[in-house]
Amino acid sequence: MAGNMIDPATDMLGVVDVQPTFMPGGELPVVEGDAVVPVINRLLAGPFLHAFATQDWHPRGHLSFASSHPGRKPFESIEASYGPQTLWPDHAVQGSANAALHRDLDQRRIELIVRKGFRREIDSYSTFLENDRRTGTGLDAWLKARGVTRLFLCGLATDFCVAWSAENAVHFGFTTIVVEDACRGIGLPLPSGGTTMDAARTRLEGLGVRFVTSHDLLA
Ligand code: VGL
Ligand code: ZN
Repeated sequence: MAGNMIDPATDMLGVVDVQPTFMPGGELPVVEGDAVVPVINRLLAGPFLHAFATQDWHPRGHLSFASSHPGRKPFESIEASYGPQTLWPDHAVQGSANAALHRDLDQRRIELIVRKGFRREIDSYSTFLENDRRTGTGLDAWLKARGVTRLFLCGLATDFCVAWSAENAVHFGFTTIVVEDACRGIGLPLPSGGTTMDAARTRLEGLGVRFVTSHDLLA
């Protein structure tokens, strides 16, 4: 897929959770999380004229914080009203410095910022539907109003917010492509063996999501 295959009228880049809270030195660091910034900046300066960003944005005491559940530790799972929910260290706290979009991210072509996870009792990995799989963010209607048919996703973390967003993008009818080297993942071990990285990849490929590299798009 070469760069001239991008049609800026109907293709949009979605930049997921590029926030210092998910980078080395942050509260929920993803290994090499900061490495996505220059790659995403090249995409934003090149083939894509239009982009949106998402921002994980939790109130203090959020249900997804292990600290909200006495005796529970980060990366354990609890049963929320809507099903299993992984617990995390406190992260992406509304208004905190590390919850801002990364200062080096080129925001010139970012036309919408979707904040998510702001309801205390519902987490939201996906930028379309919260983790109850019912509460919408309105993004699908915005993309459709903008004439977008194909969505390219990048950012953090591959196996959570990028993967859940990609899955919902397919559900809402978008052709969905993940730009692999513009993502980094968490990789939690699964009881069934393997990690959340392997599981996400298998699930997304099964849904018809394609994986490309930034080189494919910039060539
Ligand atoms: C994320 C876990 C908790 C993500 C956000 O951005 O992938 N992961 N909150
Ligand atoms: Zn979060």
